[in-house]
Amino acid sequence: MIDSYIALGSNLQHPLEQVNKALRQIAALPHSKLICHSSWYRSKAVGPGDQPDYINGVCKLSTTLDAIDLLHALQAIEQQQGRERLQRWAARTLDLDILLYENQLISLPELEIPHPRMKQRNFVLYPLYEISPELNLPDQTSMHELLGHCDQRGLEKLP
Ligand code: ROI
Repeated sequence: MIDSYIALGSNLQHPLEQVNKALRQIAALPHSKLICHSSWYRSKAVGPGDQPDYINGVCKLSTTLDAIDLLHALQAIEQQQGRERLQRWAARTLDLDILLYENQLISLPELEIPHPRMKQRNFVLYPLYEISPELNLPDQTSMHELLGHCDQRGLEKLP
């Protein structure tokens, strides 16, 4: 089994319901077991333009799906929940990103792992730290180190 970490985010159409529903779908993926998930966090939209706040969180999945099959399974869940890919950085009903896939480095046209922007995103690092404080990225940077450089502004952990 491979341990993979997946980021969830939504800022449209009842975001909290969207991410909770997505988590149930992820838990039901074949050849996979949902190990744990973080709290949900309300976060100010990062990126250009004016968008509603996001609900973000991460989960840990143990799986025998290979990385591309996992990506396609997550894209199918995004589709079921009405994801439209209109524009890069646009508001969305659901975004599911593979952050890590064991400690593999994957660089394919449709998939880059570790997720190329995860180190800059507080809405990824804080929830990831919550569930796996002792995690190291494939380049050996520790979560402690990443959190040390990561501003918590705009991020609020929900009860
Ligand atoms: N901003 C926040 N806060 N959360 C996200 O999940 C998120 N996702 C994105 C962009 C548009 C970059 N901004 C985000 O894709």
